[in-house]
Amino acid sequence: MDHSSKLAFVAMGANLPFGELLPAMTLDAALAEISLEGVEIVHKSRLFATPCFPIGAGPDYVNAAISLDIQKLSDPVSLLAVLHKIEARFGRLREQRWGMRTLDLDLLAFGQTVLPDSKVQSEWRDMAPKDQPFNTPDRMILPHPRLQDRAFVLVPLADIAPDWTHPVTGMDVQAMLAALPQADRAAVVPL
Ligand code: A4P
Ligand code: MG
Repeated sequence: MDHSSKLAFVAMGANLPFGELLPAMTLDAALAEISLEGVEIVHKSRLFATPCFPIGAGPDYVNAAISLDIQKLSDPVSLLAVLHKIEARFGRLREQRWGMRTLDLDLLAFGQTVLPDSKVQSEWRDMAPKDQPFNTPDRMILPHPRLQDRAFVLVPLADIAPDWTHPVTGMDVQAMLAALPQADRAAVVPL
């Protein structure tokens, strides 16, 4: 039995303080809120300091990844709604795509679910970097379309799920990480 079919993976990020809370404190506080919502956290990665992407667009981030038990959850759309509610509690405003933020909770994967289907997931995944900033999905895409591109997502994910396999590409987390430039991986350092 593939254990990962019972797990969702969430990427956590912050690069602005929320009141007295520095980004690392916000991520810890968000973990507590997720548990309070009745969602069970199964694994937590270490916290990592990561350079802002795009470079120069703001302060460095703190990033982490967690896995959640999805056996009692109905569907990924309601899980993302819970995550958005928690982002809002920590002062998240959606002003600018890829903009600075007090808390970002992205749903990386929900078991082996592919949404809306492999063809559309692949179109979003293969989108040229120049087009990415101008295109925001208006529906849920799973796995998250930028997952395989980002060391700030994959290094924390490798901490908790190195063998998780992408349901469309068939690549596991270690293989996705190995495909990134060494400089990208090296720039993600444990706090
Ligand atoms: N959406 C569709 N599928 C998903 C999914 N699987 N997970 C929709 C989350 N959201 C999904 O997301 C934009 C739209 O995508 C929403 O309507 C959502 O329903 P958003 O969270 O509102 O906006 P965003 O966070 O600005 O966009 P996105 O695509 O989540 O941004 P990214 O790609 O996460 O970039 N640098 C470092 N070092 N570390 C970071 O964590 N994060 C970003 C944000 C930029 N630079 C960073 C980091
Ligand atoms: Mg987001």
